[in-house]
Amino acid sequence: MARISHGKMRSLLKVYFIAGSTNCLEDPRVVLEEARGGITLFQFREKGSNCLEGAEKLALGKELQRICNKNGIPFIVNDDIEMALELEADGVHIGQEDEDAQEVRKKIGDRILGVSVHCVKEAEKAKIAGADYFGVGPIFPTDTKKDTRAVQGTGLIEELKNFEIPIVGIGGITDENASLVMEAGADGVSVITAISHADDVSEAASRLRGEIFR
Ligand code: TZP
Ligand code: MG
Repeated sequence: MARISHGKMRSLLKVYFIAGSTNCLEDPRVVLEEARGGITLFQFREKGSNCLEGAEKLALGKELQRICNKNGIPFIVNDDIEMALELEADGVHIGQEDEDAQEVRKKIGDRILGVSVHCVKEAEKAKIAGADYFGVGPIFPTDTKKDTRAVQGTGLIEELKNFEIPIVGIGGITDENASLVMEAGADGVSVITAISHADDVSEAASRLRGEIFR
């Protein structure tokens, strides 16, 4: 296996759905099945009060991965490197508070490595560590993650363009503001609520896809 190309990475980031059991209003497996037609990448992020742990978390991850595999959607695991390796996931996403990106790159080999960055300095470090993409946010206000940095708008996306690392925006993104994120130079948008809390998940994912591929 070789590292993913920037071109392939950019195409996968377009509609990046992130979810775990605590984000979904119904069974996360059902939500992912419904969203599958609109999304290009999925991240299993099991966080928050009452989130699953241990064997239960692993079992849900396995089932969500199976749905992804069946539909040709690469499967990324948030934070949990051991689980990503055990499941032979397509990649991992880490934040600044997680394990050092350079160490994670050593552990995961050529799998996809996504790193959340909030400033140019963090981006420089992540690039050297071997990040395949930067997650930038929160772009807009969000209630989903309580410990986020300050809302930063789209400015950092513009600043990071010359790093030539694929970029995905995150935080409060909906089909109504997604175009602002793309116009700033992002390769795609990652969303939790806009898909997982939609009355019609399938329609929401397709609508977002329509905005990004417009
Ligand atoms: N990191 C920065 S904002 C955020 C994460 C995980 C939450 C995004 O969720 P939503 O519901 O799409 O605003
Ligand atoms: Mg993290």
